[in-house]
Amino acid sequence: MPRVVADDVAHDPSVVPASIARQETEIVRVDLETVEKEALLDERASFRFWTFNGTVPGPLVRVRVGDTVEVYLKNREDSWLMHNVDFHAATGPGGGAELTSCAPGEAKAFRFKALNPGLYVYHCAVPPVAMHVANGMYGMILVEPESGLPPVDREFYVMQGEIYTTEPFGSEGLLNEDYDKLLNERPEYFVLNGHVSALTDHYPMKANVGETIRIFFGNGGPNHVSSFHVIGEIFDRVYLNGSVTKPPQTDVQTVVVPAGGSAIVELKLEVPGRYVLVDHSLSRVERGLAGWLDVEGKEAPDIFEPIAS
Ligand SMILES: [Cu+2]
Repeated sequence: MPRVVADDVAHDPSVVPASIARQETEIVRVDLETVEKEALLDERASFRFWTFNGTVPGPLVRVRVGDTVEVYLKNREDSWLMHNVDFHAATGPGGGAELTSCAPGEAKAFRFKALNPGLYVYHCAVPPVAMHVANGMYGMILVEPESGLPPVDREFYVMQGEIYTTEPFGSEGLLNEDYDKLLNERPEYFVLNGHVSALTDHYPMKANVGETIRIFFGNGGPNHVSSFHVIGEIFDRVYLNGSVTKPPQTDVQTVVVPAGGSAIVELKLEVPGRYVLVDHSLSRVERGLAGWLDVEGKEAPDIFEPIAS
């Protein structure tokens, strides 16, 4: 029998910090704890994840351009390995990686000024970096522009990742990380928010007809480019590469998101039903990658309806 694992790393995609209303800059404290834990990979298997704050992705940090971000990193006592954090939003060597390298039980801190607005990835950068990232050590920080982002009805936080196990996809039990497959860029699993079915059975996204939603989408990688797509919907606006200083592209079907990169997409929801988030490199759906956006509300037959054949 597969063994039952209670622990879970999935980050609830609806947990997003509120938008920033203030006009003045501030010092923002960010506490990150690196936690290694065995947790659910799918209903049959578990995996020893490495995380920021116990979730994959780690928390979404939200600041304003010009803010000073103070990052306090603690590596939990029971960790097996050294960890740190590289903020892509930081200007300075390693994005803070050297300054935050902590052995188990250690704590370190650094500060950076958020000079450039946009949606940025952060990740552990202890060698082999690809292994720390693949095992779950990534998240994002949104640096809002001075005027903020336009208001929407709901925001979601979704990140893609790859998991490299010795055992083939769908195996049972505690699976082992595989260094050769990592170097050959051959993951067994592709996931959204940590594990298979994290954004389907576990945390489906919910919204209503008439609402406009925004998805902060990031690609932890560590290796594969994502072709992010929502089946049955069209992105009304896309902030390509997470860049918010130019007007967004409009009316986009699929958006390319590089490893270590991001995109912000906005969708107005007109027709109720289930919409599926995928990487349109669709073989990855067979390796675990999918998310549900469940939209409730009145049918819109003027937009979508069956007709007699
Ligand atoms: Cu690490």
